[in-house]
Amino acid sequence: MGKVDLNAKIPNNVGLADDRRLCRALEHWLPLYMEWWNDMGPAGFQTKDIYLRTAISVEAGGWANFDYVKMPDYRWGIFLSPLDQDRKIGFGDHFGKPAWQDIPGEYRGNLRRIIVTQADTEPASVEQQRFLGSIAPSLYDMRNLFQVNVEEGRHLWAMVYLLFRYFGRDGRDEAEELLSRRSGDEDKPRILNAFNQACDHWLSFFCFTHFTDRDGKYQLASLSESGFDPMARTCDFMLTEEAHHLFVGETGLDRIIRRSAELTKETDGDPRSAGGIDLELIQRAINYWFTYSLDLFGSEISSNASNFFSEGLKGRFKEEQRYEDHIMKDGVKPLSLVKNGAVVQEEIPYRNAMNEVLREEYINDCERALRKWNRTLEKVGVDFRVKLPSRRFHRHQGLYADYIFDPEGNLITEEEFKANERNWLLGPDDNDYLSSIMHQVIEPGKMANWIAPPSRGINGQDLEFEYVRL
Ligand code: BYC
Ligand code: FE
Ligand code: FE
Repeated sequence: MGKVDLNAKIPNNVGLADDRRLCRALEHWLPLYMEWWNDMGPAGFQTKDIYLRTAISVEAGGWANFDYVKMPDYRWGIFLSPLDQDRKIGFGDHFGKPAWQDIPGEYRGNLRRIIVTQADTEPASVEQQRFLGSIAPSLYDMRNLFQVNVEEGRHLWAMVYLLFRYFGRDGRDEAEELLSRRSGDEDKPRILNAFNQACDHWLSFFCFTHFTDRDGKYQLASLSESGFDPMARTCDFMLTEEAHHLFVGETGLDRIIRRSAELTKETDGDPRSAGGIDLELIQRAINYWFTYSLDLFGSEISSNASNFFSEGLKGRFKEEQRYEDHIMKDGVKPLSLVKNGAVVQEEIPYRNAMNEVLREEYINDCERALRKWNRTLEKVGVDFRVKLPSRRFHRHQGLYADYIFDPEGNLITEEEFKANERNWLLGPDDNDYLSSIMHQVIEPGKMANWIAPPSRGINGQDLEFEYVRL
């Protein structure tokens, strides 16, 4: 493994000190990044002390170092998981050959595209979440928000390192573009659609960290299989941070669901009368963010995805442990398509269905979380159950985007959709209501009334701990 240099301007374990040109290029980008962070990062809390963990080494346990930090002083570092000299490419047409330490010229374009797409999501999410601190339901939650934000900033650094180190001038241009696109901007939007949607209250924040960050988990895991070893190792280390983002989303939704169920019982079915969130509204938010997150896996039939796999650039989730055949030249995969106004099954060459293979792993993981939330509902003693809509519902990308489906996956007309949209999807009325009940709660240990407390604090601290010093 590269030695960890924590005293450098940019903490790293990639030997920046030995590469003056690269180091200068990144140090030149640093103030541009800081300018972006100050403009587009968490609004209103940049001078506050936050109880944050900072990655200081990649060894197990050593990378989570907790202390009070002002966000602009956070040490955004470049850390790759340890190098394995003997690592082999684990899938595709180059299966079994040594992993590449440099970029194969013929794959430069595809790798650049993958890295830029991955990179673009990181600052986008920070932009989407920038006003949430001022309506945080507790200091505990506020701290988690900022933890996620600084780590998404670090994920941008992880990708920008690859761009500068391996793509020369093109990489520098891409790195600048990454700071100039803006989530939701009409002229310069972020690349993927979920990252241009408003996320301006905490129900959306928890749905986002549950469903959208979870796409991050699956994409990063596929990229951590890559034959391009530096990208594989960068993504592998990012996954250790990602786990906390998913924890925030999954437990956050569980706490809202629990509180909503309690209030539903206490108020005889009208949780809004107690400033709570009705379970139907939670279902609409799940429908909204789950389907935008499904879009992030790309089209069901994709020659890009096929190429990424055959070229050894992007594997499947846990390629080695979960699959026997790592080449998949001749396999097929059944897919639901629309033909002559009906949904029919057809077999598609497996490599072309790679996006769908990954989406399926993702959906199974989402189902698992749902079962957990439904156990919470059962325990509190309400009959309502949350569920995932069909993967065909409300899609803007891929095969199903050209048709309209109901949440069960049946083809419907636009009129039918319009008539039911308000029951199916988070809408403007919902957002207005949620904004009206969300106010900042800053007394240590206290929670807003619409959410249950977490079962424990962060890093062994009490819930009453002052996670943010205001
Ligand atoms: N929105 O062949 P297709 C994360 C475009 S999240 C808009 O279907 P492909 C995070 C596509 O670019 C993880 N456009 O797609 C989470 C293409 O455009 P062009 C992010 C879309 O390439 C929370 C066209 O449609 N990482 O880390 O097979 C917080 C047809 O494309 C969308 C990655 O995505 C969309 N949803 O698959 C912070 C990994 N989907 O070229 C962070 C890298 C597709 O025709 N990316 N398009 O103009 C990839 O592997 C692939 O690019 C995708 C798309 C899986 C995204
Ligand atoms: Fe990330
Ligand atoms: Fe994340």
